[in-house]
Amino acid sequence: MSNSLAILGDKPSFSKPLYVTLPSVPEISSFVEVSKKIFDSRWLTNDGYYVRKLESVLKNRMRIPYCSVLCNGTLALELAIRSLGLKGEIITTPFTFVATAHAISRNGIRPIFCDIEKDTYNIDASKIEELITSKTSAILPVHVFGNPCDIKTIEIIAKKYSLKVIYDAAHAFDVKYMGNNIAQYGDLSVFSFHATKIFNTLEGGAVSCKSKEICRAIKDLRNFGIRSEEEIVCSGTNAKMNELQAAFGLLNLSKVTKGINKRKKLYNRYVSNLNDIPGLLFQKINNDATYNYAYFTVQVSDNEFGLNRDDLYTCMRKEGVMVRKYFWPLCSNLHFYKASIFCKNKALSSANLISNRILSLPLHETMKEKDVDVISRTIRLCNTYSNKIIIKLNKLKRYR
Ligand code: T4K
Repeated sequence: MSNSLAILGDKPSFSKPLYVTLPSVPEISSFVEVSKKIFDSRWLTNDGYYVRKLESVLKNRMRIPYCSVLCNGTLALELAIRSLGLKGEIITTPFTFVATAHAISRNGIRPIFCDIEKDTYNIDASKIEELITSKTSAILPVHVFGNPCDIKTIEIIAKKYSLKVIYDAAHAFDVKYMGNNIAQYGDLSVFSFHATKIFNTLEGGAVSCKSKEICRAIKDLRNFGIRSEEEIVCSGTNAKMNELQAAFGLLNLSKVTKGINKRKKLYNRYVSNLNDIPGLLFQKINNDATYNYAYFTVQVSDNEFGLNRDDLYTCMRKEGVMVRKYFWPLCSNLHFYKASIFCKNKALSSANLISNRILSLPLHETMKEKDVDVISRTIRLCNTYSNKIIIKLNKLKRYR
């Protein structure tokens, strides 16, 4: 095997950057057609036809009684928390995108970080009970990378202590758990329809729920608290999705299943290409799940692989492979959470370990199998020539 690696002076594998994801978009002609209808109608936002249609289509697809769409997943989370009137402390995971913790703290609530499982990367349900206090009002787990967390155990704990459960299902669109759509679990489930997600409305989000009153509350909250021309029922905000976003989403929806199937092929190809390389571990997907292949990540164990995650990151970036460190830094290590008493479980050892080892590789439906092969071969070369690479990286560090 030749040691043709950009870090060692060869040409990069990709002449143009290959990003970790690439948004799915509808046919431009169909978007122009629907945009024309919206332009002609001059109804651009404020609970219009396409927003209502999207909510109705999502309700049927997810088999949920109520659905509210919003302008993004972060505000969907914030308003979901507010709609339940939560207070005090919410137990969550530190291994997530910052939006999860921010949505809690921006509601004036303390996020209490619970450690995660080393193999699934989800909140470790066996460690939740020890964090419950008289101030705990809810558990807010994340289905990390679309992988359902231990819903069975979490629901038992929530029932025992009368806690609400909100799932951050930002990554979990179209995932099934025990044969049911993931949106059916918890008091509420929150989705992100950001451009980088399996299903996107450019920017967007949704809350699925079982209660008519809570759905009503979310719709009030997203519209300044205005229920009708003469009724302002709470101090809401502006978190509305507009008509162009909703129409874009409706067109994109028809592509989701095909996209997931394509991702599945690429994901499995990564696994079969990489599984004999020492020191690379894959996320364990919940046995009760039908997965959506939202992300492909590797955990890099430096002792066995020969390089640590950051070294591999540098090598891949030199190749034009725009890998990402999802999720690093860990929420609990951010100064505004770390310096506070928000972080009760001091150790969070698994979360720190995974955050320091994790690397997201490109996975999107426009990628070719050949791309996966080239990336995999590069990772294998990094393992084979790890000693040479370390010498090179040390030299680079010295001259920096
Ligand atoms: N909860 C969880 C667990 C989440 O992961 C997220 C969001 C939320 C809540 C909040 O939902 P939103 O409010 O975002 O709806 C990205 C996304 O912006 C963010 O939505 C997502 N999670 C997070 C995991 O990833 P960044 O800062 O990594 O985005 P960025 O701009 O670096 O994009 C990633 C790559 O995607 C780029 O390198 C290139 C590609 N890309 C991106 C955009 C925006 C494109 O090719 N085209 C594009 O338009 O956060």
